[in-house]
Amino acid sequence: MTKKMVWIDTDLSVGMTRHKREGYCDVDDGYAVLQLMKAENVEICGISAVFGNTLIENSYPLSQQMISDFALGEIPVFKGAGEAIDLNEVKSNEAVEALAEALKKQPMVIMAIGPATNIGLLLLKYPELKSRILEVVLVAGRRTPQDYFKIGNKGNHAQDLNFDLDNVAFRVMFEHGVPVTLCPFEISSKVWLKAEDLDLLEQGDKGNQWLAKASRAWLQQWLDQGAEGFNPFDVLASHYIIAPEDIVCEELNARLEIHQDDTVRENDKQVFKAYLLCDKSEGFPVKYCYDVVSGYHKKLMDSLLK
Ligand SMILES: [Ca+2]
Repeated sequence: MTKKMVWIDTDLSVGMTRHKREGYCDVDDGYAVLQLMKAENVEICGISAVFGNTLIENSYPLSQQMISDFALGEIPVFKGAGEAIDLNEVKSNEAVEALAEALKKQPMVIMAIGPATNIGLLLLKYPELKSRILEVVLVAGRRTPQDYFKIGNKGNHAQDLNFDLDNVAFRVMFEHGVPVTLCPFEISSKVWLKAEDLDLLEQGDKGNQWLAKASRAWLQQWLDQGAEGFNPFDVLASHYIIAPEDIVCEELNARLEIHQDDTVRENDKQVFKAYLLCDKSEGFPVKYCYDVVSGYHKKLMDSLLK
């Protein structure tokens, strides 16, 4: 079997408390990384950490810890960007340099499940390497500004966080013509992990046990919002890489548009932001993943529990 060569760029934050506000950070990167580690058809060439759900000072050591605790074999881990791209002062970092070296050796798929900052920096610094990127798989985008990312039934809207944190990185990717696949909220909102799934994971290996344990508080946050479970956003990107036949997608065009911010709830405040919109009108071509095949939940659990 020829293995897919994959680079992971992640804002891993599993089990961490949030920076500057109450509550716990997203756990979904942990599911995506674990799923790729367990996939026989994937070789993970390297991991770069990025800011996003948490600070780079957290996501980097957590990436190192996850690799040392659960990966079979050596996977190098690198510290990437701690903030969005500043076009006035484009700075490389350890992860961008390592990714450039890896791409010089072999073409790769990049699973970028945080802000796309490291990928944008790579393209600004080493545009000649763009043809070595087979595909970038990201978690972002929507069809219209009215496609809210609803969390539970209490009126809470989530941000399109990876895109919101670094609009420029996405523009850089599009303008360089890198093949982009998006696994947006539209697809992950169709996949639920519930308490009984965490119970099953707790009977699995130590990677499963760690993830299940660290996901309990995150699940509770969703239950408190009136949801029945949580959507493991990033795992749709990893699942697309290991088994694209389980993911339903279409060819669309993506563009950036300014609209009023749907996550700001005070009515008297007018806040606008960029949206990443995908449809059949003008824009940069993307593969847009929007549904899973029937029986998907079992396929996902099996891929994590093996
Ligand atoms: Ca993430």
